[in-house]
Amino acid sequence: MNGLVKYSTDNGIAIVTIDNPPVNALSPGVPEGIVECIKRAEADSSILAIVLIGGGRTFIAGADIREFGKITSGEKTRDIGLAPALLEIENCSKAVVCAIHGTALGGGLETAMACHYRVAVPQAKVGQPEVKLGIIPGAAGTQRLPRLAGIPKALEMCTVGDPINAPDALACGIVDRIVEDGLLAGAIAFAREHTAPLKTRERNQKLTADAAVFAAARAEVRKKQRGLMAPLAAIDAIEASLSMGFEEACAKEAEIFKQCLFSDQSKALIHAFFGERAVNKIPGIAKNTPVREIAKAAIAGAGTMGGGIAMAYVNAGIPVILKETTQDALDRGMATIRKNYAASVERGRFTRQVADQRLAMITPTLSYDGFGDADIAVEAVFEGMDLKKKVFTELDHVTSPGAILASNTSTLDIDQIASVTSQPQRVIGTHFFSPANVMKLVEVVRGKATSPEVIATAMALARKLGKVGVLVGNCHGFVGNRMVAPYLREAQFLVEEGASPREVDAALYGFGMAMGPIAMHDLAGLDVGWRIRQELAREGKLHTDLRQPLVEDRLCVMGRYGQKTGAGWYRYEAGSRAPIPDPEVDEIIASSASTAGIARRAVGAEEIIERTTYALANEGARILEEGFALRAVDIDIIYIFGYGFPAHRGGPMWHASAAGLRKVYDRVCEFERLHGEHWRPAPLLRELAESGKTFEDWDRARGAE
Ligand code: ZOZ
Ligand code: NAD
Repeated sequence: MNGLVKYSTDNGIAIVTIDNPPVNALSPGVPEGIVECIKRAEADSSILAIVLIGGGRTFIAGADIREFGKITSGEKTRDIGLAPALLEIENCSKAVVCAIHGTALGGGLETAMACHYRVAVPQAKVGQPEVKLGIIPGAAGTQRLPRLAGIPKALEMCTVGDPINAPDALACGIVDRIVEDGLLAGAIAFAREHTAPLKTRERNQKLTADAAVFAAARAEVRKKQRGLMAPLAAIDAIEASLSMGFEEACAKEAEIFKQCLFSDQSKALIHAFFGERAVNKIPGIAKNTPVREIAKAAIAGAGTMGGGIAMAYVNAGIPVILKETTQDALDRGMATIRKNYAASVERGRFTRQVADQRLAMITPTLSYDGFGDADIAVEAVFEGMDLKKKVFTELDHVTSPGAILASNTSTLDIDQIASVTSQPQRVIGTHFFSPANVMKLVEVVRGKATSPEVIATAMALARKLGKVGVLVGNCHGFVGNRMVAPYLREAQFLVEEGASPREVDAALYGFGMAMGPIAMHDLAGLDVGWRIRQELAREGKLHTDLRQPLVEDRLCVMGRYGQKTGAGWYRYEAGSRAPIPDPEVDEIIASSASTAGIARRAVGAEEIIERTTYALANEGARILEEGFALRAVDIDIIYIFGYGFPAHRGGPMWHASAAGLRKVYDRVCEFERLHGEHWRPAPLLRELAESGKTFEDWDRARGAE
């Protein structure tokens, strides 16, 4: 028909195939094409029933998300016209059977629900993930889903947004039959059995529910999806199904949908959605760059990171050899891994059998035996250049020449590490975040000699491990930790100037961060930075002319390293991670400030948020102009997946752009006047602010989508 939707017949059954790769999104022309085909089938007296199916790897994955930006920017005024198209399908006088494989998501599930029947392969998934984009179903999903699956299920699916698998969809009434062999044949067979009479139209069914169900859903959202508007909006739309008829409730849904679509949260979440995919596109590395298969890994170091990384590999089905220097360290490392797996079994995440299988895939060792046939050797030993060089010299000898050598260093120069090897082109950083088996971010650090094939393999490997890999350049702290330094610095300065640690954390938690910076400092350990500062001081490299935080070193001297010692900025009860404000720390803060002549004052939440998040953006801008991150969106993804920055604020760079770079730049200049040289504005920030541009404009000018 129109190229995006194809029409064929099979002995009295019309087959309507959506052909809009890669994911059959409802781009302009798709809803129209479906309607055209349905009408053609309806008009043909030889047709008994219709099958609607997706070509390629999936049924419809939803609305074409790129269209949303065109609507909100005013480039397009018309919506995607899905709701009227769905009514045409539902009103068809012949049975329409939807055949689902891959995913039927968002507008895809809405399309499926407008059909009269649904069959699916067992591996198919269906869902209403719109909330993850800051919107709600906008084509009657909030009305048809409760009628098919019941209000509690619809509330869960529309607020959480996770898809459910086909057997669950069958159990709750979304799917009518699971088709084991041959989806199209199964759907045609189903259609022949269900040509007429049609089921009564779902949309006329009356719904009832207890008000308590909605109150509980709202309470759950407020607790688990802190700060998000769309899940609450989805509940409002579903609730409308009780008091209104189908059409009126659909109009209400459309109104709420539009409000959500134009919200800042939705724009930020859509930025994050595309950003997560954009980070895989690396200028200069062709899509068809050969990627090496990683079938076996060897890891040196079974400490905090080595153990977590080993779990990440075996969780993805890649067996691991785990090497330590002493039996004690090896036993400790394996005991931690066993304990972590036991905890997962206890929490019901997987069975004991699965945990045992995974454990069996880790071979503990004290020698390099077995490293010779590993496809990647990962170094996760103590942080120290001499040791790293020693280990890489050894890895260079014991591994096969085709293996990748990856360091987990958080601060050290990858080029220096690579310099001791015979093939620096196979050396790369894969910087995991703690706990490595849980945190989704991996900074893939490119050295100056790292080959495109090794980079492409590391990026593909990150995906295979279920992580988000972001390519970064080789500078101190790479991207994430380099930016954390000014963020933590400002958090501490704010405390010295009068905010309590709790006030700083509360402001940023309220902003949406997974945890506040002071609590994060306690979690990461204050001693790490203390040791680095002592080292820098010994080497005469500490910038003593610049204002330095006053309190952290005093806490370290007292042995208050953070959670691991039961006390840091806060104190902790044994076995608890809950931070408790400590008057002793308040006294240290007050006396440090007084000695340094810092006037204490009331510090509000707005200043706390601006000082910390603009410090991130200013450093991020410097990183961009120095070329250590490919795009601003890469920095956003690093912060969302590695540092708990709220996705609904789009990441630090997006957040600054949304606030207006002119405003951010002016504040940064003001902070420089008030607080000194730390705040010198990044030239890129000034340039963008003065030309009225955003970081996204900057990305676009560099060919990013
Ligand atoms: O891509 C995965 C996925 O989860 N996609 C998003 C699914 C989703 O969120 N659907 C809901 C959309 S919102 C909606 O549907 C609301 C609605 O109808 C409202 C209607 C009313 C309108 C009124 C207007 C006023 C998926 C699970 C599908 C596949 O995962 P994979 O890992 O296999 O593949 P990806 O993620 O790498 O994707 C492949 C390429 O496809 C692009 N893409 C995916 N979903 C898209 C989409 N592009 C546009 N729209 C979508 N829905 C994705 O960006 C990637 O592109 P490239 O260029 O990076 O290859
Ligand atoms: P850790 O002290 O917990 O573990 C290091 C382990 O390496 C120790 O068990 C030690 O016995 C072992 N080791 C030392 N020399 C070895 C050798 N020659 N062969 C095999 N094992 C050896 O340290 P960690 O926190 O796991 O850090 C490891 C690396 O990861 C460091 O480079 C660190 O900077 C980096 N990193 C740490 C974190 C974190 O939060 N802990 C986060 C990201 C990156």
